[in-house]
Amino acid sequence: MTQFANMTEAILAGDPDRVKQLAEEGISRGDDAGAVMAAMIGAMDIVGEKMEAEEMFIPEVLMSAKAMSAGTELLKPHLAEGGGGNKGTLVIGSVHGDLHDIGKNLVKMLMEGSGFSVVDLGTNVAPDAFLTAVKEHSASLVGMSALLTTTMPVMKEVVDALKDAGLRDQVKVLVGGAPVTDEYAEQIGADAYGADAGSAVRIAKSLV
Ligand code: B1M
Repeated sequence: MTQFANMTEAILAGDPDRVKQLAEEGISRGDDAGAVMAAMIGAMDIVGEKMEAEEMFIPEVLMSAKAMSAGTELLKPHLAEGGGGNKGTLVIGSVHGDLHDIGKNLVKMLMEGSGFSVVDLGTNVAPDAFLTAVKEHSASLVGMSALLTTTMPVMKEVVDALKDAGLRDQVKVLVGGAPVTDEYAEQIGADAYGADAGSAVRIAKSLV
């Protein structure tokens, strides 16, 4: 479909204005916001392939990420489910060593839209910071995102730290990010794995 091909081009070019324009046009035309988002995520996968093949470098990848974030902001009101009520507090962050935040921000956005209170610790979040936030906000859920195989083990450090602090029974742990799997979640003692932001919300609702 042409509009999605255009979106891919705009993300690859790292052009936030064009991405916003295309997202806006899509919404006015009646396109499903989730489909527009899927097109943007698909474009980021191509960015990833080009990054790996050394056809795109960090500054360009950052521009693509900024363009994607601009589109995500625009889609925000159309993606949120409007769940209402307070479903509990989720403390979320990208784990220590990890600066990727697009997926984490998407999860945050949909969780907020579904009635969760979200405490976003940002990126590069140390295990201690997760622990402190869980205590401070009496969180019922901890969400961790990791995009690098090298940062995935930090998720286990957080689970272990929650156990050591006697907090593990009070919170459910949800993990996600491209290299994470269901099996890995089970292996590290997390409660659940979210393959994408939509399923993360469904799972979170079932956990609390
Ligand atoms: Co990075 N990077 N990056 N990068 N980057 C990847 C992840 C990589 C796969 C690219 C590649 O080589 N093909 C590769 C990792 C390889 C590996 O470990 N196996 C990689 C690398 C190597 C690196 C650096 C090491 C590069 C370098 O410096 N040499 C470096 C590391 C920096 C660091 O973190 N310490 C680096 C840097 C960067 C940028 C800063 C330039 C930029 C990030 C900007 C930002 O996030 N603000 C960047 C980007 C953009 C990418 C790719 C291209 C795109 C990631 C993305 O945003 N995808 C990525 C390639 C790829 O993933 N295809 C790549 C879109 C996003 C919506 O998807 O985050 O997967 P994702 O989220 C999904 C699901 O995973 C899920 O929901 C979302 C969809 O709905 N999800 C959750 C995510 N978190 C969840 C949490 C949940 C539940 C679901 O519950 C709590």
